[in-house]
Order: sequence, then C-alpha cells, then structure tokens
Amino acid sequence: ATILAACTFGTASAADLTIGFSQIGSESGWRAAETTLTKQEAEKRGIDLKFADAQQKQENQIKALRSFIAQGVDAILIAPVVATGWDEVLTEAKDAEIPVILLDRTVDSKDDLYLTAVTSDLVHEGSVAGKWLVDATAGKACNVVELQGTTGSSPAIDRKKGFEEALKGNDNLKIIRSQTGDFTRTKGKEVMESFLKAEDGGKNICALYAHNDDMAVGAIQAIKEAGLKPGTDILVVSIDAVPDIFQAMAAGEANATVELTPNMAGPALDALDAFLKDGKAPPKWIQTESKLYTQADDPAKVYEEKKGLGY
Ligand code: GYE
Repeated sequence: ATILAACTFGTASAADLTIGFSQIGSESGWRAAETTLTKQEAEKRGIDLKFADAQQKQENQIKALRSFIAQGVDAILIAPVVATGWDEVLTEAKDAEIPVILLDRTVDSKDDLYLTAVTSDLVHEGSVAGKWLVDATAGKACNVVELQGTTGSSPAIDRKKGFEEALKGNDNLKIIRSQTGDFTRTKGKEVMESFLKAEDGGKNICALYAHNDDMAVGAIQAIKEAGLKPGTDILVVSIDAVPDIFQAMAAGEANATVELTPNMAGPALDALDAFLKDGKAPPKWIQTESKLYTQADDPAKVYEEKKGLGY
C-alpha cells in the first residue's frame, strides 16, 4: 500500500493536498495554540485543511474521520482524545489508502494503522515534574495532590506513570489525592477546591502536580481563595509551558512547568510530504522536546516571548 500510495500521490505537491484535521476541541490554551499553528502550517504549504472540532467527544472524531474518508482526502491529522477504540475507523482509513498522522496523543492500536505519531515523551514529562518536586522538597515530608488530564487519554496515563516513577524511593513524598480535572481551568479549580476542603483547608497539602498548566492556573485561584499562598504554602508544578503559567511564576504563584511545543503540525506535514513525494515512510514516533522551566528562568521574559506564538 505504501509504494502504491507513493506512486498514486508521487506527483502531488503540497499545494494540491486536501487534509482532514480532527481536533479534540479547545479545552486548554495549549490546545487552542496547536489549532492555530496547525492552520498556519497548512496555509504555509498551500494545503486545503478541513477542520473538525470534536468538542471533546471520541464519537465526533470517528464521525469526522469517516467524513474525511468519504471525501477522499489525501491525508488525515488527528489528536485522539482517548487512547482506545480507534481500530475500526483507522482500518477504514488504511483500506482507503489515506495516511493518518497522530498529533500530541497516542492510541493503543497497532502502529501499522497510522503513518506516524508526533508527540512528546509523555512519561518523561511526568518524571521531569516529579524529579523537580523531589529536589524542591529535599527529603522533607510533603503530601501531594494530583490533577489528572482527561481520563483514558495517553497524556493522563503516561504523565501519571512518569511522576510516580520519579517519586519512587522518596517516601517523604506521598500522593494523597488524585482526580481528573479534564485539562481545563474550570475543572482544575473545582477539583482543587474539593481537595482543599478535604485536607483541612489545605494545611495538609504541600504540593500540587497538574498534568497541564490550565488546570494548575485554575487550582492557583482556588488556593488563593482558600487564603493560602500558591507557590509557597502549596508548591505548583505542571506541564505545557503556556504563557499564563509564566505569569503565575513571575508572581511567585507557580514553581515549575515542562514545555510541550504546540507546533506538532510542522514535523507532521514535513513527514507526510516526504512520504507522499518519495514514499519515504517516517519512523512511527517523531518525538518533540520537553524542557523544564522554573522561577530561575526569568518567567516574565519567557511570558513576553511566548505570548505571540499562537497562544
Ligand atoms: O498537555 C493539554 C491538552 O494532549 C499532551 O492536551 C496534550 C494535552 C496538553 O489539553 O493542555
């Protein structure tokens, strides 16, 4: 199928391509930036991008993929909201010889059902966050609460795994409560309010680990409303490195974040181009970098730099 696909599309230059993009929704600032940058990357390449927003629902993503297949698009980009339940529709795309590229999240389907996955090392992100907290607490007893991402999504599964691995052997650190905040500010605030109430107004909580900055920003609001100081009474570590977490860091209200680039589409479309033009199949995983930022990294300056980049 690969060779055939290459022959079929061998002559297609990006300018003739029609690509379907099934996006999860706009649950976080990071997600919105990914959408903006994907549209920009497609525009740059003269690609006709068909955009479908799934409002966080897998069935809407499956519907969108079936519609793209029926339209006979040249390729499909998808950020899969959860990791399971994709075999059937991905097989339909494969049978239609339409290459599928996963963005920022993975699926548990066999990897011959997609061309490549462009994601960070989600487990590594969790362990970077965990290692930061191990160092920051330096052996002192510290009860940790955790705001998980969307239940069943690969980032929620892997970021939890990596964080717990980093805490292993550091018995001073204990995760006392862990619940999904669905990657949103609103839910992050709500769940943090319930953690604070359940833990003596927050006196019993020393740190928050949030699977993304948006939930951390919501939680910071709840911590302040409970009369505590986020960043000192309760340490705050999260992932994404969106502009607003740097604003919080500059105010001393957040401590660390692990960067996730929102530009997954650039590497994805480059790999697709090489595949369609000369049948060069990319590796099944194109990994993006993860970088730790703390208050020592001039957060006010980073905020200014990041503000314009699609967020
Ligand atoms: O961290 C979060 C978004 O899938 C890794 O999804 C991505 C996550 C990201 O909601 O902000």
